[in-house]
Amino acid sequence: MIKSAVTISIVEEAKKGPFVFHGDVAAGCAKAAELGFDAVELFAPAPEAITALPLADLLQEHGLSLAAVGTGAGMVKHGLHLCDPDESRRGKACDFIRGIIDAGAPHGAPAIIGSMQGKWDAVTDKPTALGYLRDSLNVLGEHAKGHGLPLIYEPLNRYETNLATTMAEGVELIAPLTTDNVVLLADLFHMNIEESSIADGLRDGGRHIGHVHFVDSNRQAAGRGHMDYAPIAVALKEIGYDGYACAEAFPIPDSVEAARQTIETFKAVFRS
Ligand code: LER
Ligand code: MN
Repeated sequence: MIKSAVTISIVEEAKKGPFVFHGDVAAGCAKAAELGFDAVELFAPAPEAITALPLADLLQEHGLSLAAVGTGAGMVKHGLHLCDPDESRRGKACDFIRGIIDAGAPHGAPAIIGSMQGKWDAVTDKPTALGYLRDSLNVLGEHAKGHGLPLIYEPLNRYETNLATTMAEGVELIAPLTTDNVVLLADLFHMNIEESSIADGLRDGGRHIGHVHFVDSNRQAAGRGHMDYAPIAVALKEIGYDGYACAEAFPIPDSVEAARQTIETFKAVFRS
């Protein structure tokens, strides 16, 4: 059964980012539980910021799971990414992600590689960049396997990456990996921009899809845009998806209302 989740960001530099709750993990957990979410997804500035939280207590107190942990702060805060032409900077990007994997693991939460993937450009051509990314996915995927968790790779829209922008390209990217432990994140916002059909994109991802960012066409809470969720639910059922549908959306008109609309739409789409 598909489970519901909602994002909480404690990254100062991402205050305007597409996260439902910002700044206060305890308050975000309390509200998520009150509204009936199964889990939260955490976007933190560093591994130490996760380990410093009383996360186990908060999750237990509110009966929540930790769906996933984001790694994008490595890019947002430090400009790190896995396609940096400088080998030592690539190493730092890898270390940052490894740290987030280790911080999420005690809570059973896999790490997401989204913006940390980087891009190809005039200095680093596409085959080289894809080689760098695959090398890191192999190493980090095996590292996550040591914790009994997958590593989540997220295709992004064309304005954020040029490596893999569709589910089909995501499958192509992970196919030659030596690790079998990397899954794809289907973010409906990115898919709405890049896929000819979101439902068919989900079918392209198929068994490789391990996480979903559940959001509307305008990156607002599900139900506030023009996304057609019925064929999306059919496609997710068809591919046997039973992971999280996690709200990664702007807090419009505010965090609580965005969360409330998300769970209302989630129930209408996946529980009716
Ligand atoms: C970025 O646009 C995104 O969708 C995040 O999940 C990536 O870290
Ligand atoms: Mn996303």
